[in-house]
Amino acid sequence: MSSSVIDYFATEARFGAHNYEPIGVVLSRGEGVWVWDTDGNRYLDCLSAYSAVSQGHCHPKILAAMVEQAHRLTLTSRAFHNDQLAPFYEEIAALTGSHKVLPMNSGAEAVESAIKSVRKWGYEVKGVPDGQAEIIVCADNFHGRTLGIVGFSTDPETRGHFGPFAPGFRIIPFGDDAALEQAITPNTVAFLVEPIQGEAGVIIPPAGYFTRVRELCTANNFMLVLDEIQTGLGRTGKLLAEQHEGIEADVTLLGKALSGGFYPVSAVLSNNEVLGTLRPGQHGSTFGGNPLACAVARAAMRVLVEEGMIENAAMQGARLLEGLKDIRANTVRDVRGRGLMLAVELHPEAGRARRYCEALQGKGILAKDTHGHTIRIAPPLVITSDEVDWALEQFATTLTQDFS
Ligand code: IF1
Repeated sequence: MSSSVIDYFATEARFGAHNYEPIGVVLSRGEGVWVWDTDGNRYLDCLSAYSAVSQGHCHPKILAAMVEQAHRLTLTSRAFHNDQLAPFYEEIAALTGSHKVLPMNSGAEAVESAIKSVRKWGYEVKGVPDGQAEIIVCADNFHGRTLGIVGFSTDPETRGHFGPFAPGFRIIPFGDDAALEQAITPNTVAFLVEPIQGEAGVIIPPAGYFTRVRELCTANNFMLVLDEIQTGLGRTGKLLAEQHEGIEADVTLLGKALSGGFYPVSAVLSNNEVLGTLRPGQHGSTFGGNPLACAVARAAMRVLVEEGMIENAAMQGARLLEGLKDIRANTVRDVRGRGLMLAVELHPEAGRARRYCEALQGKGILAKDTHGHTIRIAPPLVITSDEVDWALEQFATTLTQDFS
């Protein structure tokens, strides 16, 4: 094998930890909703890097902001101020209506930072005895891969053999407000929840659930922490998924699309005194809030709004959902979604969703299965009606096949 023609599959398998099982395609270029493999084949990206490239691959304005900033200054650490952080704070606060911002990098880091912050709030403001803080979370949650987080996962794959884990979490069913009410104790400091469960298979809670959740949090003086890392920034057809419910979280977590997929940027946003409990030296990150990240995130937020991507997600999401529902295939058990966060759940007898994703690849669509029988569909928010209609034709011819 010449050094210029690398066997990507074999080399990854040889050197890499085998913690993923990717679809057999090697991507080398992306533009908008499209990606190309090393052989020049083009695919419609219906995963968007797990909703991180909502603005489309290699968005020219985010790219320009990144390159321009990379020429000037990339990293200062938070030991010094940098001239991108203040405008980033101002713009993300204005966009989301938040009062305080804590910049981090990965989504998991934002979740961990929120857990630390609400516990500290619990001890210093609410008056919970030290070491006794409780956080309520949901079964089938997905909040990331760090030890603190996987410790309260209910998925054996995600948490198995990674313990021992930290105490302080109570797990209740998702979408069940009576269960939340029962789990509350005087030491409850927060309820951490996804507005729509992503990894669980795009699970939308019953209407009115979050209204009741909001009431319980307020009445019992604990924080509603919404993990909008996947649902946020337009994915569901509104800026934040909480807007579908007409509520406001106390703490909102953003990541993924906050950088349009150029760079890991996440943030903890709060409406109240939660982030105010963090004093100098008590929390931090080498890269969090760096000028490159801030410049990229500012451009990513700007194009989302200026180019009407949130409205487009609502419109194209409705078109895609309707079209998927119209596909009368025996293989399909359920079609659900909000905005451009959709899922097709197959009958278990139809065969594994993975097989359908491979068939879709053959038709020029990249999608990802989850939990064996569900195909997740989440294209970039810049998708057009013609592209949706083309994708629907490919879904129709694929879903009517039988791979059992
Ligand atoms: C992987 C799913 C998506 C998230 C929510 C926090 C994080 C995520 C709601 C952590 C991350 C990813 C990571 C990816 C698979 C994935 C995923 F399949 F698990 F459900 F997006 F659909 N909160 N989600 O969805 O963010 O630290 O990764 O930046 O393989 O771990 P991160």
